[in-house]
Amino acid sequence: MRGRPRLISTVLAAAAALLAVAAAPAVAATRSYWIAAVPISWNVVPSGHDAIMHMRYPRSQTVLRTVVYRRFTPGWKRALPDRDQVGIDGPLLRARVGDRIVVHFLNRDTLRRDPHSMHFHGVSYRPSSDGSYLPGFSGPDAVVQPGRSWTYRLTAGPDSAGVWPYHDHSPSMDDSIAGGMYGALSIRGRGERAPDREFVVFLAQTLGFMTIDGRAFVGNTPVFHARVGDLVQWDVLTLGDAFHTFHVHGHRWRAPGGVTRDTVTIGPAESMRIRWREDAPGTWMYHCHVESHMNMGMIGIYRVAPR
Ligand SMILES: [Cu+2]
Repeated sequence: MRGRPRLISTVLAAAAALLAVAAAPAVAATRSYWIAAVPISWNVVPSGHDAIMHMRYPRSQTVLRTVVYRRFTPGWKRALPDRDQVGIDGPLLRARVGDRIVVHFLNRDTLRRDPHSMHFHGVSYRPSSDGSYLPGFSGPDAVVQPGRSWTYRLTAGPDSAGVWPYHDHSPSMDDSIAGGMYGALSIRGRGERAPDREFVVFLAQTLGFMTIDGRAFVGNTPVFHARVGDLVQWDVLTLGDAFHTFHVHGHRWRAPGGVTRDTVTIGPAESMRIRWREDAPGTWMYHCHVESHMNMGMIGIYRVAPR
């Protein structure tokens, strides 16, 4: 009996230590990314057809030579295979509130030999990391010439939690954004758990099609997968000239202000993070509900497996 109080107190102390570890915020980190602008050939409609309307599209109408952001190993030694890379958009950059984010950018545009840059939404930085061209004011961060590099230094503050776009803001931005030179920056709050699934949905216009991550029509757009019970997160973003209405079938979610939604309007450079606990097995559609956009390709499939 004498040993039991000590045993109990030891167990309690161990449990308290475990709880303290679980509750303590992770230490702020510096996250380094090596990114280059590289030329690629991109097919917006690899299947060559619209499976719903039975329209056919020849390759001559769907293949684009363009320049995009891709992730590399340190020193841009070699391209990094990225498990998150499903679309034309650049690498999904992840950080947590409190982190410093260092992005080393190299312009390898041998296609058009244009200057490029990186401009980030949602984070703090000095003007020399803004990456936006303003004649007479901006510096080399905004006009990174082919063969040159620049390092952008960013901080994720408490108001940075969420998903944000990054994109070219150099003098060539009109052409390069139309060609897919953009990506998402995903920032998790302190103590916020990671979702089980994270889907990036970049709504844009490419080669006259209405695209999701640079693809058009069912059979080409990303097929997202989840399982009942998963914490599912949709990172929805858009760039370009159009407003979209993002809709997922068979699901609803809680929007800011506590309103329940199944469709949200999103305009150029806006971004939103949508989360739910998955409870609806089946094969579902997600799409932009502007019907001409849906008919021009902005529609995809979401598959939920039973537990
Ligand atoms: Cu739309």
